[in-house]
Amino acid sequence: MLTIYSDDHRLHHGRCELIDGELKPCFEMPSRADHVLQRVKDRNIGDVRGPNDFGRAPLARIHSPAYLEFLESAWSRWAADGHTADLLPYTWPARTLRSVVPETLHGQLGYYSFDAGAPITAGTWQAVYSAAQVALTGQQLISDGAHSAFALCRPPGHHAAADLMGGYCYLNNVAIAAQAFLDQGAKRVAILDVDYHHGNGTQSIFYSRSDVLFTSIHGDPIFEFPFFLGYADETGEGAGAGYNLNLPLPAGSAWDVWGAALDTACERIAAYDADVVLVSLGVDTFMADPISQFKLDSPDYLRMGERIARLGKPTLFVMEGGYAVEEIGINAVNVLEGFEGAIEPVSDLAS
Ligand code: FKS
Ligand code: ZN
Repeated sequence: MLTIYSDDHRLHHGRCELIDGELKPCFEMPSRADHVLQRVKDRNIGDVRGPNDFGRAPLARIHSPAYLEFLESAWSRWAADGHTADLLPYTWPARTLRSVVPETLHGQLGYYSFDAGAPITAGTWQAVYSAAQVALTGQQLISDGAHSAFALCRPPGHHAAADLMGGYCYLNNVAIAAQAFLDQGAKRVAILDVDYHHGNGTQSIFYSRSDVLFTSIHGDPIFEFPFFLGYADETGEGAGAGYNLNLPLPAGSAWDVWGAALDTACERIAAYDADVVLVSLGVDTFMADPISQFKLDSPDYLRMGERIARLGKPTLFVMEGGYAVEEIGINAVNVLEGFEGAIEPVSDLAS
């Protein structure tokens, strides 16, 4: 399986996030991608290549022009005022307030975010732009006939909505790639989000559409971030009614429970008969993850990949979360190896 990777991820390195009332170093850090890349190489699962540049147009198919403009220019506006610290929002248009777009940077920052977990730094735009291009390059490889590809994206994307950043996410890499498949002729695209956290951004982007089936297995939002989306009764609306499947699970869930939910999601995807499957691949379901409460062990990720392979569909893996940095590479690449191990070897290609 080919891996697509860009060093540009390093340009985004937020300094801190608010954890239990204290500012702590960001869990979402560059070494995460380094460990995954190292494991890809150590296990020799296939070549690693850089992204092509598809420009801004595929980003604008998902995100609003005003949001993209804001993201791209926020740091220079901040720096022009003499600031050097990370740019973080501190107020939001919650209930009783108005969703207006203020003129100033801090007002707009609140408008275009849903939490304080997505700091903007000097290199954030270049990093998120490149992460989206990494996903789009994986999409192109599959469009061109590859059965699978791994988009080693960083920063992650599944919490980002059409005009909202949050939860370490800015551009929704998996949604951008899904839309690109449709724009190139696919009729039905399925997204399987296996990250520990609900992919609220992805769900919201496709909630009223039937050409993208969104399925997600995650910590129940009744106790877990992002708290305000991801419940089982969210099944889609309008033309999208029936095309959203949330499988929230209790804290402490291990493979017995998690794997059963995966079967449920895969059965829904099989019934949908998708042209292509995109996997939002977070491995923060791991038992030793510092911010999560599931109990998957490293060998479980092999089974995860095997089950996904049994769908028999072209599959694009897009990296999302995972914060047990020492094991993130083992767990993410186990999914890919489980997937590849489950595929019948193609013998007639040997020359
Ligand atoms: C811990 C608070 C952590 C934020 C969690 C964000 C999760 C991000 C992610 C992604 F894939 F996007 F990276 N709150 N006490 O893992 O879903
Ligand atoms: Zn997560």
